[in-house]
Amino acid sequence: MITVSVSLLLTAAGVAQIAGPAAATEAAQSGPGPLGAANIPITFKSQAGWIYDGRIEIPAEGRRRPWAVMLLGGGMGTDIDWQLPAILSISGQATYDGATLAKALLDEGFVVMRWQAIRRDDPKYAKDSLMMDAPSLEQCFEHARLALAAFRAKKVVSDDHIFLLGHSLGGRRAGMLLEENPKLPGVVMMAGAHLFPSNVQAAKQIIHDAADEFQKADTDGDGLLSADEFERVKQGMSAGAQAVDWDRDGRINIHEMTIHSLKAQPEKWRKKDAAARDKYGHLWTADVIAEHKTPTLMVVGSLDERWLVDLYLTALRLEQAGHPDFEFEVYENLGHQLAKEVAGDVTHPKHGVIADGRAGPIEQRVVRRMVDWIKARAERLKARRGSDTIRPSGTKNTN
Ligand SMILES: [Ca+2]
Ligand SMILES: [Ca+2]
Repeated sequence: MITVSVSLLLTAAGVAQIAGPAAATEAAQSGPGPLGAANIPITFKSQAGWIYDGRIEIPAEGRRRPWAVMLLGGGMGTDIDWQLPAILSISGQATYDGATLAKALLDEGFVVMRWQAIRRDDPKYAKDSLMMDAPSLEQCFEHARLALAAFRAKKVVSDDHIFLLGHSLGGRRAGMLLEENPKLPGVVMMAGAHLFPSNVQAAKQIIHDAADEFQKADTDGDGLLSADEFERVKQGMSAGAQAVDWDRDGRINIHEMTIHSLKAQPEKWRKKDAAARDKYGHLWTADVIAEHKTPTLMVVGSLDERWLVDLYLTALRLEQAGHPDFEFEVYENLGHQLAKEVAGDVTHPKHGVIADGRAGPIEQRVVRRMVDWIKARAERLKARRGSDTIRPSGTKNTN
């Protein structure tokens, strides 16, 4: 997994946060701007007096659904487009993953809400587009709460017609919002971070060993374990139980096998002294989703070693809680941004070596998967709740 060492990007306590503010080629590249057929600006002010700006983007009239998606970027703050600076992207072009997601959602008729998580008139950002006044984690929670309140205040969709889509620590913030708003209809965890407490090294060892076992057992080398091949693995495992065939294809893939291994050895990865709440008083996201049975999609890249641990364990937690509607998907050879990665030092004229690789943009098939999942949930809920009427919004295009 690529790590980035610019100070602002390190504030996320080890989270590789490369979808940060603008490019290192000095002139900050501005994103594509408002994408809706109509756009409503929103603003909120934090306790510290910092002001944040965002926007609600409205799809074209003919395709508009009475559902919205709130996008929560990663790290301690991203720009509104989750901009991947040119210097950190594979193509050398700045990429705008948040805008890419917003556009795909708008095309399917969803109202989209996103915000600039770099405060208005941030003096550090004004001086250096790789830097920002980074809030604390607790302040990030406050901002997410204020952003949701500012969105709801505009009455564009019903209060509980808002799906959450969070990347990395944005996924953790989405979990906090779900704890406080259990009626929200669903969440997408895109490489969600800090979702579940564990002994990370022990979990990584189990994941590593599972990969070795898998290779040994896969005698025909097709990358999947047939029932016969899996029998051999089971003999060496204490649980002896049937592995969960998550994708129901009749065979066991490496991730199904890994979850099986984690399930068989909870004493190794479980944190004995883990409290039910984190030091900010929030429940762990995996527990919130397990309790409320919030429909959940988790997507993560196979190169994203650290957060694969949390996603595997969250999937296991939900399975064991009998959660009726969650999906978990690992994308091979993609990293934390759900994008391809290439290794190699990235040097910035002012900051020196700032990263050990480049990534992005986000893969279109992952975008498609997330949008289709949200669409299916919205349609299912519509069928269950009966006819949904679209509230008049009185919006005007501010493009
Ligand atoms: Ca095989
Ligand atoms: Ca399978």
